[in-house]
Amino acid sequence: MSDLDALKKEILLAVTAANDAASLEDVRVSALGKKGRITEKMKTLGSLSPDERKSFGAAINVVKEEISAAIENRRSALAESIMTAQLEKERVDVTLSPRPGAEGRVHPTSQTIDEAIAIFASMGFSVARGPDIETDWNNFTALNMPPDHPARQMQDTFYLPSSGDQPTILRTQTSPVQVRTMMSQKPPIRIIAPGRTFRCDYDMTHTPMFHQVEGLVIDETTNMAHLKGCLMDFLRAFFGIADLPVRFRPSHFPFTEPSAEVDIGCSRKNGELKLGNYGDWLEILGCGMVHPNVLRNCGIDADRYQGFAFGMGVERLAMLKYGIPDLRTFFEADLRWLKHYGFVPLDIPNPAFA
Ligand code: 2NL
Repeated sequence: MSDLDALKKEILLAVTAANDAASLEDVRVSALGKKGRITEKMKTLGSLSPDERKSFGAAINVVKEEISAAIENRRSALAESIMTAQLEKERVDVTLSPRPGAEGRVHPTSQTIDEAIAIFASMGFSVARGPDIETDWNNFTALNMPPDHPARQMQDTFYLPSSGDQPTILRTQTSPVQVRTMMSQKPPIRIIAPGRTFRCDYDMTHTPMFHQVEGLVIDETTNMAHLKGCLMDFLRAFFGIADLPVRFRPSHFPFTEPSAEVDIGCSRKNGELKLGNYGDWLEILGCGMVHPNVLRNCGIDADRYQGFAFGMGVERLAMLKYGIPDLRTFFEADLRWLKHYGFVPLDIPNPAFA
């Protein structure tokens, strides 16, 4: 017995002395492995008398449990100290000034989204986000487009292999983010949803992936005048033109009633596009009062609440503001293009706020 005690002490010391996972594993194998010293002791049980076997067997099992537990404790202590050392070593000092001459640029799409967020945030909007992969219901049905609605065919939807009873798709607009928000929050709601959208279309003015910023405001008295004021303020701040003419023209969307398309003032002299008060008009976004069916579909009391919504294409905004002529170049990942049209990371998002 004292022999067993001495062996136990010796092994426990070795466990404590092991300073990494490999040497701890060596200790384990030499004690509890197939030819380990404890294992060898177990093998001697067969040659003992039944009484001796019972007491020595019990004692050796207790020792084995103790050693196993000590090894496990040591293993987790070592893992923890490795993690602590790694965290210490890989510490990032976020107060360091940026590297001079860094070459990375912010993509015009990201810059434009950041600018839109800055302006809408100053009006009290929060940013909501959602998945690119959506259900047919969130993208269409909830938005007053039932399965047989003609607008569904016009959207060139990408369908994914479906898992359940309804189609899984890539969202064709960011509206499903607003649907999710209405279903999970109570009014008042004031959000914008920037993000990727997907349509199976490719030509001069269409790419299969592009970005939208949509907005949604819902409260008891929200009305068309709020919509007009909000979008006029946004467009004038975004383009940095205080007297930019803004015109609301009647239109139609399934998810809003009434609906409008919004034009801004421009001139098209000598094939050059200029924004401002020059008498001509350019379409820039779509909007309207949220259709009561949409509110009801999303669990909002349409007799108590009303709201407005709008949607705009980010690349289109960027092309107009920054004079980028070709939509498709946004997605070619051409470093020369990025160097020319991209933004230095620490630039202020919008000159209007400088
Ligand atoms: C466009 C037009 C629009 C909306 C998007 C919307 C979302 C919900 C409810 C009602 Cl959840 N409407 N979004 C409304 C009007 C127009 O987008 O031309 N986008 C590029």
